[in-house]
Amino acid sequence: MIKKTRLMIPSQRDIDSILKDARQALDMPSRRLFGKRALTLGGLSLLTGCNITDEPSINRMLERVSRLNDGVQAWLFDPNKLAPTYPASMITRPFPFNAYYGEEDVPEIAQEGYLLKIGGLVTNKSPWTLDALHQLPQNAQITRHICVEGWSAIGRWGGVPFSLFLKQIGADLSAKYINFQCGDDYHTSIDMPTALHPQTQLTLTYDGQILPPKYGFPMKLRMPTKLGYKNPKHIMSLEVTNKYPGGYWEDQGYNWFGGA
Ligand SMILES: Nc1nc2c(c(=O)[nH]1)N[C@H]1C(S)=C(S)[C@@H](COP(=O)(O)O)O[C@H]1N2
Ligand SMILES: [Mo]
Repeated sequence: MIKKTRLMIPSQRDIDSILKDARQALDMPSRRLFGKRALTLGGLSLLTGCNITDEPSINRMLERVSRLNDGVQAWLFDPNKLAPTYPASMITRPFPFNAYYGEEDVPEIAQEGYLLKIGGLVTNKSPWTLDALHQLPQNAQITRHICVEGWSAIGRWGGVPFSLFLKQIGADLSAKYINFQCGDDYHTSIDMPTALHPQTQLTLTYDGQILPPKYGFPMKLRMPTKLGYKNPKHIMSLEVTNKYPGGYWEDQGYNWFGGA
């Protein structure tokens, strides 16, 4: 298996127009970002690993928000807002595959006998069959997935609202983190406010079909308010915890987004 050693940040391209787009979307000069929005800039700093301490570093950061010139920037700066949704006509086909390995190495998780394991600060640690998950209330979203490697794509995902699932298992909603272990060597973790965000979904389908292996069978966590690498595929277990869990890329220096 050929493994990526880093997520490739897009090359410096069309910087002036990107900066112009980003500033228009924000409708404020970059300096003012230090005020009201400073808290959520942490979310964008993960795009770059930049320290957001001065104007050049903000510019460097905005440069990296490349190819998002359709208003996506605005909600990236405010995690309390809903991410944009799109009409079915805008779905990207084929939807790109990405992982720390190539498509030929996608793990094939068997449906037979699969159980989602639950751990940590929850009252009910019983594992979940796929059938039981499919019997919970489902919703669907057509949202944009954004990868720091410089691409974004619109897809349609269906599954269980994650907040509903957390309540179902009696999760301690005052805990700080949810950690996800995947069927490959991947893991990542998110903050509780993001876990409870109305668009955060325990995703079982892609475009109306059972999630195919390349997009994360048997399930992924879909968060349109988070970058691609925060969206774990092939989830095998999850844990509610107050101990910082890190993640596959996060442990290699990619920022862990604190959320709201
Ligand atoms: N288990 C697992 N989940 C993962 C990854 C991975 O390598 N393994 N890569 C992440 C990254 S960087 C991206 S962009 C998306 C890609 O999801 P897609 O193949 O559905 O486009 O999965 C994320 N979740
Ligand atoms: Mo990604």
